[in-house]
Amino acid sequence: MAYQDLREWLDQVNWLGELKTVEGADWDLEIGAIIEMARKESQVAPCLLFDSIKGFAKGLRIVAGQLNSIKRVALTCGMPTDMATMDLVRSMRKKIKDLKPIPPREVKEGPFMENVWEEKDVDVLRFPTPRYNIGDGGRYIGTGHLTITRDPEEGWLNIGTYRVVVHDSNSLGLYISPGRHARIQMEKYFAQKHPMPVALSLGHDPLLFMASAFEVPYGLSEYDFAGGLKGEPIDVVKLAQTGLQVPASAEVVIEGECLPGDVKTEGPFGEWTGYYASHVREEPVIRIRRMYFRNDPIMAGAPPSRPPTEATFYKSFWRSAMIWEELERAGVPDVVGVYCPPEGNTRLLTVVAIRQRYPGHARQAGLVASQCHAAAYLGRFTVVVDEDIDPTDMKDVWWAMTTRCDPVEDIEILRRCLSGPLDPIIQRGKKGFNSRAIIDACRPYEWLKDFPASVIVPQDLARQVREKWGKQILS
Ligand SMILES: Cc1cc2nc3c(=O)[nH]c(=O)nc-3n(C[C@H](O)[C@H](O)[C@H](O)COP(=O)(O)O)c2cc1C
Ligand SMILES: [Mn+2]
Repeated sequence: MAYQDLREWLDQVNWLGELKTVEGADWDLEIGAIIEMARKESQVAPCLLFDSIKGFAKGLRIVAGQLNSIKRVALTCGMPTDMATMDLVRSMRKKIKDLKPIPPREVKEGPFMENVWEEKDVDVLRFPTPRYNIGDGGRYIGTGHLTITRDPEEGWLNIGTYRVVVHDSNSLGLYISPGRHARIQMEKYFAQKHPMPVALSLGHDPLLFMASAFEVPYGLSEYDFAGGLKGEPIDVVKLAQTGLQVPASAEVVIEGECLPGDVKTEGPFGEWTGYYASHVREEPVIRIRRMYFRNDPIMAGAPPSRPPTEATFYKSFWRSAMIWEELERAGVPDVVGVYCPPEGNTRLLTVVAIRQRYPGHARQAGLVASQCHAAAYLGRFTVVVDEDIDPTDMKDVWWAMTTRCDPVEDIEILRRCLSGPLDPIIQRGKKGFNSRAIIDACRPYEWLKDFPASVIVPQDLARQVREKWGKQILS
C-alpha cells in the first residue's frame, strides 16, 4: 500500500522486517561507524533509526541507510518488493521512459510547523548532528536532505542534495560542485549582487531524497519529477519568508539565505569515492532566518563513504536504467542488460551485456555507454560482455574479462573526458579531465563460432539436481 510520509514509510519498512532502532549511540563517530558496519556486514543492510542519541533527548531521531535494500528501493518507487536486480533495473527504465512530470500541489500547512524558531532563537546545535568519519572537518547536518532554491531569472525550483556542515548555532556551510543546478542559480543571484534564498528539508519521504540526487534535466523541478514517479502531485507548503516550497510532510525545515561574498572554510568530508579528494575550500554560508520542526523530528542521514554505500546502492539501479535507455535511444541494438555496481560507485564501472549482431557492435555499445549523459561525469571503466554473462554477477563479469578480452586488442583508452574536483586519481591543480577505458570482454565477433565452447551444466539438469540434492548440500 502507498505510504504518505516518512513515518508511514518507516512503519512499512518495519513490517518488511528491515528496521532496526538503535538507542544511546554517540553522534561523534559512533553513528557513522554503526552505519558502516550495518551496510558492510549484514546480508541485507537494515534501515537504522537512531533514538536517545548521547547527550540529546529521546525523540530527536536520525534515520540512515533508508534505501539500502532492494525491497526498500522498490517500496519507495511504488514497485513490487520481491524483484531480482535486473528486473528492478528494467522496471526503473520503464518508469523513466513513460514518466510524465506532475507539478506539486500547494497546501496551507504541514506538521513541521508544530515548532517554529525565529531567527533570534535558532540553535541548530540542539539537534544531534553526527560527525560521521574521523577525517571530517565538521558535523554534517545535510547528507540525506533537500536543498531547495529558485532560479532568479527563469523562476523554476531546483532540489539537490549538496552537503551541509554546521558552522555554529545559526549558520551552515554548503558545498555545491561546479555545474550543479543550484550552483548555476547561485551564480546568477550573485552576479546581480542579490542574496540567494535557500530552504533545507532535513527529513522527508525518501522518494524526494532519491529525486534530489538524480540527474533531473536542467529547468525541470525535482518535485515535478518525483510527482511523475509517484503518479500523483507532491504536497508542498510555500514558506512565508523566501516563498520557497518545502515538502508538506517534512520533519525539519530550515529557511535562510546565502549572501554574495559570504564564505567560510568547508571540508574535508568523506566523499562518495571513499576519499577526501576535494580537501578544504572557501564555500558559501547559509545564514539561518527561521527553523521549523515536527515534535520528535526525524532527520535523514546518508553519509557518502568508501563504497558500497546507501547512495551507491540505490543509484546503481537508476544509473543502469538511464544508461540502458540512452543506449537504445542512440540506436545501439540488442542490449540485454546494463549494471553499474555499487562497488564501482555506479559511476566508475559500467557493465553492458549485448547479443552481438555485427562487427564493431561491442565497441559501439562500450563507447556510447561510457560517454552518454548518465555516464559522462567522472566515469572510468566500461565493460562490454556477451548475453550469457549476468552483468549483476561480478564473478561472471570477471570470468568474461579474464577469458574473452585480449588486452592489446580489446582495451580502448579515451583521453580528456569530463571529471571534477572529487576525482581522487587526478592531482590537485590538474582536476577537470580524466581518461576512460572501454574493455571489450565479448568473444571476438569474427571467430565467434570457433571460440571455445563454455563449460556449462544444462539448465534442466541444474534444476533437477537442485531439487534432488540442493537441500542436503547447500544448507
Ligand atoms: C548522499 C549524497 C551527497 C551528495 N553530496 C553532494 C555535494 O556535497 N555536492 C554536490 O554538488 N553534489 C552532491 N551530491 C550529488 C548531487 O545530489 C546530485 O548530483 C544531484 O543530481 C544534484 O542536483 P542538480 O542536478 O539539481 O544539481 C550528493 C549526492 C548524494 C546522494
Ligand atoms: Mn536539478
